[in-house]
Amino acid sequence: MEAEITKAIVETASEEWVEYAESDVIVVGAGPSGLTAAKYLAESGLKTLVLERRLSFGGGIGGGGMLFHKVVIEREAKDILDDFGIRYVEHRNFLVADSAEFMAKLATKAIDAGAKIIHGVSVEDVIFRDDPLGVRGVCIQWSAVEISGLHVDPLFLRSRAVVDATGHDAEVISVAARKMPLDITVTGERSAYSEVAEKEIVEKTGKVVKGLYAAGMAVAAVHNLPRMGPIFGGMLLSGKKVAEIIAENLKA
Ligand code: 48H
Repeated sequence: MEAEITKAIVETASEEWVEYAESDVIVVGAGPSGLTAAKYLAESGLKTLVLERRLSFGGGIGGGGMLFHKVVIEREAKDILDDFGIRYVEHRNFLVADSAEFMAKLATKAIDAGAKIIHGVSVEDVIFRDDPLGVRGVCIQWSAVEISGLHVDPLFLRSRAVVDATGHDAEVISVAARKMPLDITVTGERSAYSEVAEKEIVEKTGKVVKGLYAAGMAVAAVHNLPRMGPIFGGMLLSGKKVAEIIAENLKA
């Protein structure tokens, strides 16, 4: 029986690694912007793979605001909450949701829409081509290997688009800016200025270079925008917007 358990896991997982060696879109990070993007990308018929370094969903959601188990969302993002079936209460100008329900339903709906999420995998680099200059996929490593510090070469996954939804450090765009011939400096985010941050993150969400897109806090890191604290409307709207832009671009 034990051998059969091993075969069941290794054979089915390997089949999927082969299947996802090429995707339409790779979303890096299963935080709020990445999961929102994944749901709408999958719904638009694109083969969507989400890679998440940790063994959990939700990125910065789980801690709520300073470990109080609530997150705040603006009314502008109410339709997205409704699409995901996330419940909320009204509190003056804001909607307030439980952090556990918020992250669980973002993940569930992304998976139900057809996105494949794989945990414990870190994106350490991108694949690029010139003529035209652009990103064509990612280099991946088991997070456990990354944490161990062992020198192990990565594997490659090709895709037509990569979304950097890695949060505050914009890890994918940072490595591309360092190692590709791009004219980008990732300066990082600025101090808190919530109303400006929420608006500008959505406005600046989109393509960085052919094949590489920014969503969520990665947008703030790339465009030197302020942070906003535990308010998540901008993350949801940014995830939805990047999905719409990619769906449009990949159709063309
Ligand atoms: C694989 C990776 C890699 C990698 C990171 O931080 P997140 O929650 O990101 P967003 O942008 O969707 O949401 C940001 C929000 O949570 C937040 O922090 C806010 C609103 N802060 C405001 C403020 O003022 O502080 O999720 C990113 C996810 C995490 O789960 C990481 O583990 C994962 O990406 N990740 N996965 N390969 N190289 N880097």
